[in-house]
Amino acid sequence: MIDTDNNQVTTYLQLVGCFAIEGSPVSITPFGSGHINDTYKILTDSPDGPNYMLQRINNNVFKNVDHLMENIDKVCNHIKNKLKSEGVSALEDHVLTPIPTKNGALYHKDEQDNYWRIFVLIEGTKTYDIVETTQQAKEGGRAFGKFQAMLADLNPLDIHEVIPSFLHIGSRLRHFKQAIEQDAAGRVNELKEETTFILERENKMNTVLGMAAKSQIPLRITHNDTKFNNVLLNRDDRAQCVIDLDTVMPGYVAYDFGDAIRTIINTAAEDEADTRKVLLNIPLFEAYTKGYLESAHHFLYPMEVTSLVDGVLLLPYMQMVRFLTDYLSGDTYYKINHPKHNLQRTKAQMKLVQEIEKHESLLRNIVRKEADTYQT
Ligand code: GN1
Ligand code: MG
Repeated sequence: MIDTDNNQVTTYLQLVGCFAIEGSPVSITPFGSGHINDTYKILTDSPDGPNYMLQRINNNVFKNVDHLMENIDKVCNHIKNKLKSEGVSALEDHVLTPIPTKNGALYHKDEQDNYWRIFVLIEGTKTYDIVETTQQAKEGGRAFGKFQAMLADLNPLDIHEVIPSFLHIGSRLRHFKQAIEQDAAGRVNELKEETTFILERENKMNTVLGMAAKSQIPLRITHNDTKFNNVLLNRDDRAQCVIDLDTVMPGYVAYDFGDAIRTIINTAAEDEADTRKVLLNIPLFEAYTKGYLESAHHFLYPMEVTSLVDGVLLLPYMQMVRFLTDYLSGDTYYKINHPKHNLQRTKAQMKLVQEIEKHESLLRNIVRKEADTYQT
């Protein structure tokens, strides 16, 4: 139960009752490890019906909940149709299924202006914060490659940009510099090393946007939060479903590749306190690349393949910029577990960027070699 306070549990269960679920809810427990929304697992009394996942949408981050839910509904339906045409059965195990309210809306707004939604819970699956085997990494690559492939025929202009300039590094750096100027939390002086590190790399990190500006890579619909724990794997470690579709928006494939690798190649956690433990696991990089290209080679342009390692450098750097901006601003965006959490995350991502820089040419060779296997 989420609380020993029975009144609170009753309130949550009433809330669930606003949605068109099967059966009645009987228990609610906190679930998952996301930094943005609050997630709960709901069990019901229906012996044959599904269980559910309840989420409070972070409206500080997602300002337009209508747009957010329209995107998710469109993407889930599109994927569902694709899987159906492939003959996949038990579709609700392979793609998220949003449950409407009894009034037919995609979310419920309560009296305190909290926004809630419900999905069918996909049971019997696992997620990994740290990848353990090459099989898991390869499956992750297959899953995100297939995800992009299934959305390749949807017009990016039909998808709302729910967080404007979400992965635009120029915009992220502008916010970072504003946060330094404002120094809202009085922390600028303790951050010289990290600030210098970011500013020294400002131009170098512009390659993906540079390719886009020259129309060398196309805008596509991308997931934009391809942390490895956003893939559900089944008992045999086969990828079953890509989750966390809040940030599905127009983007570049290098973003998804880079963010997945950010979490896969790192031998330590995203927020590892001992940065000596942040090292690269190259076999996992190779395995993810194999799985990804297996699913995506048929639609990628050669320059997109080239851009993948630019994404691998960019995404940990951008994550560092985002964590540090939040630390400078007084921790208003990400959930934190202790006062220096965003700084700890910043330092771990900085070490990761340094490691990736040291191995850049090795990573480029691996991608090239793997991509060459598809040349005829
Ligand atoms: C956030 O909610 P979660 O934990 O899946 C963030 C991502 C970051 C990630 C870092 C909307 O994702 O962009 O990469 O934390 N989501 C949003 O762990 O900002
Ligand atoms: Mg997530």
